[in-house]
Amino acid sequence: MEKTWWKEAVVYQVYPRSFMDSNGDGIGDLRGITSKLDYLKELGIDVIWLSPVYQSPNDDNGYDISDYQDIMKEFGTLDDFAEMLTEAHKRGIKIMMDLVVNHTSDEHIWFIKSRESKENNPYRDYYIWRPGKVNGEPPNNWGSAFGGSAWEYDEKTGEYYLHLFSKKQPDLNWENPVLRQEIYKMMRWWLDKGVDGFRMDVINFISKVERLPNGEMKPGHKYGDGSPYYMNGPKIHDYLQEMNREVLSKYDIITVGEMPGVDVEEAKLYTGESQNELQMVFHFKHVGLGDGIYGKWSPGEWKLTDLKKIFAHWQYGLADDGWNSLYWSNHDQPRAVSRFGNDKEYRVETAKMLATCLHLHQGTPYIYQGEEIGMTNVQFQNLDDYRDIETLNAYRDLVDSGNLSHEEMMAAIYQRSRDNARTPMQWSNEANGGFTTGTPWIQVNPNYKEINVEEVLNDHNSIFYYYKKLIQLRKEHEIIVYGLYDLILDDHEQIYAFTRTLDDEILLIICNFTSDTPVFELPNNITYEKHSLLISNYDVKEDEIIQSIILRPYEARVYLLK
Ligand code: TEU
Ligand code: CA
Repeated sequence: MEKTWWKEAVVYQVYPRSFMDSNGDGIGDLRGITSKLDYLKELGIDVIWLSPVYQSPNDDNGYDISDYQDIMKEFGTLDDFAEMLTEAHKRGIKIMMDLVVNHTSDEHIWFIKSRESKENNPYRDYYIWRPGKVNGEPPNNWGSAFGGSAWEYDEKTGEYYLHLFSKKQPDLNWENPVLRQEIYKMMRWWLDKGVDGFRMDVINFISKVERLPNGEMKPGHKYGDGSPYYMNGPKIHDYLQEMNREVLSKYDIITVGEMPGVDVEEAKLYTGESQNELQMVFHFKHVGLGDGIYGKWSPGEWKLTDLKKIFAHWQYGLADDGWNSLYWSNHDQPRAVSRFGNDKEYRVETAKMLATCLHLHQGTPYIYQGEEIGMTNVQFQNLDDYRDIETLNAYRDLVDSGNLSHEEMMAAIYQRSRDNARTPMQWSNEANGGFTTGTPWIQVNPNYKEINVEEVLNDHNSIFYYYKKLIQLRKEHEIIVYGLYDLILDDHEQIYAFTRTLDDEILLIICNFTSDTPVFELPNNITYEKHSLLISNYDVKEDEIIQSIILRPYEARVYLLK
């Protein structure tokens, strides 16, 4: 397997709106990020993935872009961007941009021109327009990810346009080669400014089956599921190979495709070395565990053995070719400690255990802002305090239709709303967690008084320093990056244990995912002469025998065996 810097790197995701506000308007911004680069340097990360900072009317917080070559007013200017990039590079930190090219904002000039007329309009084909059915109904039964039909009727020309997300996010028509070249040109423009890569938003949605057939009607749903006709569609590999030829291959950059609905077999095609497409994908298998009839809005129990199966499937699947990305959380997901652990009695232990587990897999780890201080989900009493379009629309659709009660929906929101990840970064115990001197665009989590950056920096035993150590270990031990994964104790319902092997070294990773005290028994086939502890989230005696270990709640240990 080829060795490269982006396999060895650790990525940190910044959600700019909620990271740091430099001017008191309550909205995080680029100068705010620049002011915190030393903090990120101290943590030791190599790359920042910046959620979208482009010009946007913010229907979906920047994932609806109205100008790809300008900065969102609230976030600053292109000069602020250049300064942030220079300052990051000075500290050896790279910047990966979010690339949102499945759709634009309806306020993008391309769409404004596209909707003007059907004929003699070079922009018409930049988007996906269709006439309605004879009875005036939308062209097909697809639902949008944010509720309602995926089609919006446009009076001016009497046709519908497709929007897989909100109606202010019309889908681009990748069939159009002129559009594709525009996008490649824009990508080169950013890369020539010195950015170091792209995280590509729902990039496996860009090729739609041309007939746009009706989707299956599933129980409890008003609209058809069109996903088989746009996820990993017929021309997706052609488009990505073309993008690679035209842009990506010309730069030494990091690329990761966000891909709902992707499985390992496709991931091999997207990330295989000879494929010349992308380096990594984000899959959704583990974050979807327990989803019920209304997906994340009917969250259920999940089993550790299922989580293990998913990780193992991806680790074995991409062991020889391709590369994994590793994440627990991002701006669309709940907080890791709340989702996969115990954010009450064992918050600190859980945070460190989850970090150990994730970072010791083979792949490039992604840390979501606040994860390194153990930030948790939030519970706003009033729906009005939520800001996320997905959450608000889902409440309207599911509660108004009588499918879920208000109480059921609020309980689901507390577990899974995207706003759990979007409350401001907690920098200190000052007002609003030190995020802003003004009124934050979304309320800060009231637990900022105990959970904040100042606190963790003053405690050498903190989650922050634990992450720092994990990142350092990655730089010191090649086996953490390149070692081959093997699952052990497959059927254990409380312990997730696995090994990594490189040459004559073995790493043994043991993680207790419960507040119980299960016993870890080392399988007989793992042989070694001496063992040393690399990291753990509890005190462990140097000479402790590891054949049988009574684990403490959410305990994690990593041993190096030789
Ligand atoms: O998300 C893609 C996506 O599929 C989302 O619907 C995601 O599954 C959902 O938020 C989880 O419930 C990407 C971005 O990450 C997200 O923030 C955007 O809203 C979306 O694309 C549209 O650009
Ligand atoms: Ca601001």
